[in-house]
Amino acid sequence: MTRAELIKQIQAKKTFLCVGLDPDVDKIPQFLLEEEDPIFEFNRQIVDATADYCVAFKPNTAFYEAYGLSGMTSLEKTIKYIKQEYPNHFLIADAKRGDIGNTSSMYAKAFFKRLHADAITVAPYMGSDSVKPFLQFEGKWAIVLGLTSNEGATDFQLDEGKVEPLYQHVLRTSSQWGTTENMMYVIGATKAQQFDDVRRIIPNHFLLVPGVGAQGGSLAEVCKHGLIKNDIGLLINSSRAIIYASNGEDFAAAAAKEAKKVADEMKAYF
Ligand code: OMP
Repeated sequence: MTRAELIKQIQAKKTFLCVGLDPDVDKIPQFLLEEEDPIFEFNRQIVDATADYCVAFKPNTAFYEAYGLSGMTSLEKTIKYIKQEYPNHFLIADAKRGDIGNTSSMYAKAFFKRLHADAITVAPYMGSDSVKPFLQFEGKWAIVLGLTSNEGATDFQLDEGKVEPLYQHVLRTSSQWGTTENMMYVIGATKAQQFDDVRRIIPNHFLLVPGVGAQGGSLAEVCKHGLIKNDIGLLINSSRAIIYASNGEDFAAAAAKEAKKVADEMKAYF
């Protein structure tokens, strides 16, 4: 999906919500465990219920890898279902990969060619040759970890270093490796006070912003400091607050209600 196509969806639906598909068999409604593929069935119903309120879905691969072969089958089925039923939704494989060049090429092949994801999250620690293989695919995106939402972001990313915090060095350097058409950055919603600095360095890149909902980040603060006029430039992810809004029979309806609540808040920015 191109940047123009993504912006078109955002403008048409007046939402920039990304629903995170992080299924945990201990948390999904227990009656689903009778299904042949409980994870896929859970995802299918969440996707159907929330698709109107979001422009992107983000399965985090850990929640599938944890169940071995059957988990990977659920992931593949979920992506295939979204691509078939909701072809205009942006599909992010949240896998946080990055390795020496030839290995990164195989990761890119796995997620772009085999699974048909539009984007993959990438850890930039190993440098340019670990990220560039993800930038070789027309219409596909690498979403580089810039400033993450977790507490440990202070260990390295926010370290002031010699000249500037490490995450700023990462943004400045890595933004030269690709373009605003094939690279985005993860910037955590819990780091709203850093968004002005982020936008100073990368004014035009799309940002994938996890951390609203369960992690307590503020949508209003992120929008105030991170929005790009007209293009929006943000994909705000929420996983647990939406998909586990209820674990009863009404779980899909409850997820739709939560997604709608966030989408309604987003309408103010159009
Ligand atoms: P909730 O906290 O349940 O909304 O989930 C957040 C999702 O975003 C999880 O899949 C995380 O792994 C992911 N995430 C973060 O929470 N923080 C980050 O800095 C980066 C990510 C990510 O890359 O998506």
